[in-house]
Amino acid sequence: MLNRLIPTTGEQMKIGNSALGVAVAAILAGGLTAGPAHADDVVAPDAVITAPALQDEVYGRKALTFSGTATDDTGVASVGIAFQDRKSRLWFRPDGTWGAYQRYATVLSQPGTVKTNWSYTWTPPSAGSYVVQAVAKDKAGHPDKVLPFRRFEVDTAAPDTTIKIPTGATTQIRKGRSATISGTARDDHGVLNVYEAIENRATHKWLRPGGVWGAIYWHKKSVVRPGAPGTDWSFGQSFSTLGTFTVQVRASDRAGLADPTPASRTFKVVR
Ligand SMILES: [Ca+2]
Ligand SMILES: [Ca+2]
Repeated sequence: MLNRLIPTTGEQMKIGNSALGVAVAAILAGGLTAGPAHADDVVAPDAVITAPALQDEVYGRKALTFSGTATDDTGVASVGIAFQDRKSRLWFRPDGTWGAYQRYATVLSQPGTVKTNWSYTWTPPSAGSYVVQAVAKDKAGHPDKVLPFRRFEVDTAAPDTTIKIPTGATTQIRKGRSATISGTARDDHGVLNVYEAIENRATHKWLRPGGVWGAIYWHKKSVVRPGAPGTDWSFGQSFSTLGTFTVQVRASDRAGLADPTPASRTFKVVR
């Protein structure tokens, strides 16, 4: 009976090798090498990512600066950074392709000291879902015990804006009256705001802050659910000048992209 409860030697070996395999894979993935034995340094360094401060931020495809701090009891020798595509699980390579794990050396403000800032600027090659991982190493070669990471999104798809009220393309309104303009906006990662621009069709000038007319200006308006993939929005617009005006509305997303094809309505302001 006892024999049945104890795994055979073969099974034990299998389990042992499997666990070892995982450990080795983890070390290889981390790109770690055994550091020189420093009997007087038994404390691992600790890297912290401060930018992005939060998980799941959304950025446009532009140069992104990742930064943070690293501490150690004897001195931080380096802080490495690596970028993974969360869909393919592959890592960003120096030649711009995706493949085996690759770490890049960040710039340290105080290399070799017990506390340093670090930073690294990276331009994502395309839209996608990524994770950035950092690892500090101390002068004894010890890596971080727990590697800090941030998930983030890179968004290149602009939002879309729809005006629902007024329903008709052209609305007649009395001078001095206010019209309610409302609608919806959609985005793959989240709508942040809508913006309104008003053009006088006779002069082709646009309403600017302070009530002056000139070059196009987009006036910021709030949405009901900022950050949501779909949201309603509504604002009032008064018309104090006789004439014909085009109102354009375009949404912006969390990455700062604006709808390239704004929705529009025409208002005829009469006495
Ligand atoms: Ca240390
Ligand atoms: Ca978007």
